[in-house]
Amino acid sequence: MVVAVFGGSTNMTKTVILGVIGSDAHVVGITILEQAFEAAGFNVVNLGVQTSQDEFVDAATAHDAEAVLVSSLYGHAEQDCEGLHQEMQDADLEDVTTYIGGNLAVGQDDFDETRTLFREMGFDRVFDSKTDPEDAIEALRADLDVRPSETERESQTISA
Ligand code: B12
Repeated sequence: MVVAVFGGSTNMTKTVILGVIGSDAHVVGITILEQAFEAAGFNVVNLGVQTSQDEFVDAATAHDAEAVLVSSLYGHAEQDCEGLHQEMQDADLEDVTTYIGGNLAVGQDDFDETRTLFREMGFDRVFDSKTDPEDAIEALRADLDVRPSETERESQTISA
C-alpha cells in the first residue's frame, strides 16, 4: 500500500544518533546518511566508525535523541548488537526508535531472515545495503510523526 505522509508535528529538529557499530570501519555509508538526514532537517549526531554500544547509549542520553541509527557493513552486526536494546532499556531509552542498516549478515542471501532476526533483537526497522537514504528518512518521519516541509511533501510517499 502507498500512503502519503501527512499530519504530525512540523518540528524538524528531531535528534538522531548515527554510527557504525563494533570494530567496523566502513565510513562512506554513514557519511551519506548524515548528509541526507541533515538535509531533511534532522539534527544528526554522527559518532563515526568503530562505535561501541556504550557510546550509542551515552550519546542518545546526552542529546535526548529520538532515534538511534546503527550501521554495520562488515558482517558482524548480530554479535555487535547483542545486548544493545537491553542496555538502552536500562538507560530508560526504550522509547527511542532504533534502525539498523547495511550488510547485516555475511552474504545476506535471504534478507527476510535477516530482517526477522534484527527485529527480534529489538530494532524497529531493518534496512539492506541497497536502501535509498530517502526511504529511511520517510520511514523515520512516519515513525516520529514528523511532517516534511511544503516542497518536500509534494513528491513524497511511503510504502507501508
Ligand atoms: C570500501 C570498502 C572497504 C574499505 C572501507 C574504507 C572506509 N574507511 O570506509 C576497506 C578496504 C577498509 C574495507 C575493509 C573491510 N571490508 Co569492506 N568493503 C568496501 C566496499 C567495497 C564498499 C563500501 C562502501 O563504501 N560502499 C558505498 C556506501 C555508500 O554504501 P554502504 O556502505 O553500503 O552504505 C549504504 C547502505 O548500506 C545503507 N546503510 C548503511 N548503513 C545503514 C544504516 C541505516 C540505519 C540505514 C537506514 C541505511 C544504511 O545506506 C548507505 C548509504 O546509501 C564494500 C562492497 C560494496 N560494494 O558495498 C566492501 C564490504 C562491505 N567489505 C567487506 C569486508 C568483509 C571487509 C573486511 C572485513 C575485509 C577484511 N577481511 O579485512 C574489512 C573490514 C575492516 C573493518 N574493520 O571494517 C564485505 C562485507 C561482507 C558482508 N557483510 O557480508 C563487503 C560487502 C565486500 C564483499 N562483497 O565481501 N572495506
